[in-house]
Amino acid sequence: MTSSSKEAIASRLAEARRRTLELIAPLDDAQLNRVYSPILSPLAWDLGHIANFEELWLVQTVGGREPLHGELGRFYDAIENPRRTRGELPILRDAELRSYLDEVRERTLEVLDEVEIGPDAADPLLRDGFVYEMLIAHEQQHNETMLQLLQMVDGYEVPPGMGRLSPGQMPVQLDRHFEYPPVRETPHTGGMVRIDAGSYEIGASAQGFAYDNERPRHAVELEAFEIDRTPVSNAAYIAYMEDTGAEPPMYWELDDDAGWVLTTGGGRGPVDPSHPVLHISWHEADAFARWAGKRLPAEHEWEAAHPRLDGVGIAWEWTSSDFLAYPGFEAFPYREYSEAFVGDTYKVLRGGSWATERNVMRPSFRNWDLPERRQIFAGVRCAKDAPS
Ligand code: AVJ
Ligand code: FE
Repeated sequence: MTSSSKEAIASRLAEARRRTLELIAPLDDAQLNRVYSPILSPLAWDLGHIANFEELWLVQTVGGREPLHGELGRFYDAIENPRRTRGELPILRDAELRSYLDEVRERTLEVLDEVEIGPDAADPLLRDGFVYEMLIAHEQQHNETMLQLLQMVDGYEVPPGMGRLSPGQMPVQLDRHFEYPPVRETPHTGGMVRIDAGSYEIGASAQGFAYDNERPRHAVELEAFEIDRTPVSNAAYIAYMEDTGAEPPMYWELDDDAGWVLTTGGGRGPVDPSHPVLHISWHEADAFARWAGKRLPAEHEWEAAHPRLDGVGIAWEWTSSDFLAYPGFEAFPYREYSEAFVGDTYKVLRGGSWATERNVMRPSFRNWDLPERRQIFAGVRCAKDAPS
């Protein structure tokens, strides 16, 4: 690989870091260290984990260097340290944390200078720069987790240009790096698109960057089904709440004068009836779909339908699917990225949200979370079997 593509990697690493630091720029050290919720890490943990993951892969593994802080890495292991314990760990804080981020990055760039990252690289970690793509995506994915917490910080405003769904505002830059094909005219019934029965190729091909859980690409037989062209709106969700007495989504409050208002740390504002509903759990998504006489789409259905869908990339979309390994799955580059979560505990979400960096959105991307979680930026799009 030429030095200019190394330069491209270096500048993308720098851009991801610039965004991370921009997210936390308005906060002081006390806010970085504060535990806002037992289901989310303090921001200082995310920051140290971002740097430690970089050190582990790009400095220690690829560069053969010793870690800067000995055994510190074990406190940043996401599996060893559940989120509710992270506020108490002897992790780096304040000025030490900031210099760790910088020192690791300095070493990363030294190592990048030395390595061979072309298509013929012997090490699969380095081939086509896999490990660098993984690191960039990792930091961007943690930015979304940090945004989940930042919703809870009093007075916090999402930096402009980062995509936002603050009270009363549509998210901006929704089509940044958006690689979904343009929507074409499709036959549809009501607000639903029909997808014919047949065999569909699911998952990421062997070329290009993708996570292990998206591979191998394989054919799946689907029955004919219909899927909503757009995500479920706040208006539809309010109708459902009024009909059934269901709880409102997280961050909603009923105001005597203003009706439903969104109340995140950044402020209060009316719920926009035309926006996709956000901050509902899998259970709530599933109950809504049944109330509407529909069901959740299976993740393969979602992927087969994706070129025909509108409004992807505002709210993650819950699917009916458990996070299972594809036939022939092989863990790469480490068991804990995906394999440790495989089973019937986690549900798959597809698409992306306003808080998802477009670089990590692709049709084969599989997000997963616990079915009761509501702090994630998740909504719902319904499906149903097609009449035969
Ligand atoms: C894909 C969002 C479920 O947060 O556990 C971050 C992403 N993996 N660091 C997670 C991830 C390792 C992952 N999710
Ligand atoms: Fe991580």
